[in-house]
Amino acid sequence: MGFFEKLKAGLKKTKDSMMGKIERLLHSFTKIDEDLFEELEETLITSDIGVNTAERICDELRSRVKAQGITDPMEVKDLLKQIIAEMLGEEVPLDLSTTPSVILVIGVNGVGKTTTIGKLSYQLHNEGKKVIVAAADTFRAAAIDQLEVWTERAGVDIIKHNEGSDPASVVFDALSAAKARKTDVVICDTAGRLHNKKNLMQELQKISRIVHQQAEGCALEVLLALDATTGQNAVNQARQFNEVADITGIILTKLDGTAKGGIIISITDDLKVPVKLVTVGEKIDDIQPFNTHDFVEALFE
Ligand SMILES: Nc1nc2c(ncn2[C@@H]2O[C@H](COP(=O)(O)OP(=O)(O)O)[C@@H](O)[C@H]2O)c(=O)[nH]1
Ligand SMILES: [Mg+2]
Repeated sequence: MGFFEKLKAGLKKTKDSMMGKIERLLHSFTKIDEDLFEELEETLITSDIGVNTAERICDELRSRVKAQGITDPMEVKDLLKQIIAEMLGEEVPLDLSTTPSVILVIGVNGVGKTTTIGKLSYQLHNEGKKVIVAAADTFRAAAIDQLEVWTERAGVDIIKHNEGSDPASVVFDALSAAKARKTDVVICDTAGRLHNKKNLMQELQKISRIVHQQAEGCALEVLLALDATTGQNAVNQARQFNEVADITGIILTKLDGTAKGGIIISITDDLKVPVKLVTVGEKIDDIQPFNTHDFVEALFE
């Protein structure tokens, strides 16, 4: 299966649920009136597009319907597609412009950080880049073992310390190794303990300090991983993390197992942080850079 087919298959649940509801709604109207907009707004909200975003989409729809003199409810679907595509905006690729570049992956437990790092390092390795992964989730030994299995699969190096050691010192060692080995990308796994914001903030600041000391002027991506199956809860997590970290991009995981993929629209609209990667399964190549056009096509066609 090609990338697009995989994304399409991954988004099938979201498409069937969200677009199914929208199409049934549009079919049930013979003309465009205020009731249609109101029901559409409700439908968007029940499709895990947050209240504010749903409202913005419908306001925009109203004004375009008016401006373009559209009267057929079925034409609303195309307008909706345009508006959503514009909201998602141009894709922003990962900044890997320096050697090394550093990627910190943050997010709560179970969202798919370690798995995504495995997939991403495999992809970068296949592009001919030299990758080191830092096992800076030192909270549980099993987390380090899991990452090691992935790096073996991906064919990339890992820097690890013992369970319970200081995450920042793992990052320090990974950056020293990166300099010695002329590594292109250093990807750091972290433990996401959101229940203690102060600790999380301190830990992230300490890691960023080490990164800037050890790799001055390097491109640093702070990617927040969010589990799409958790719907609006993922949006809340994004808001909380955004308060403590300078997030440069979102990784949206598990799009294959969810009818709630619509949250990608609220996340982009709400946080103004671009979605940079999406994952659509548990296999090593189930990862893609986010592509607005493909995403919207997969959802609407
Ligand atoms: N279906 C599906 N499962 C995923 C995806 N990404 C991760 N997972 C699963 O989610 C679970 C938690 O992943 P893990 O990487 O350990 O999360 P972490 O705690 O954030 O490091 C594992 O069982 C993964 O296989 C995905 O894109 N699709
Ligand atoms: Mg993990």
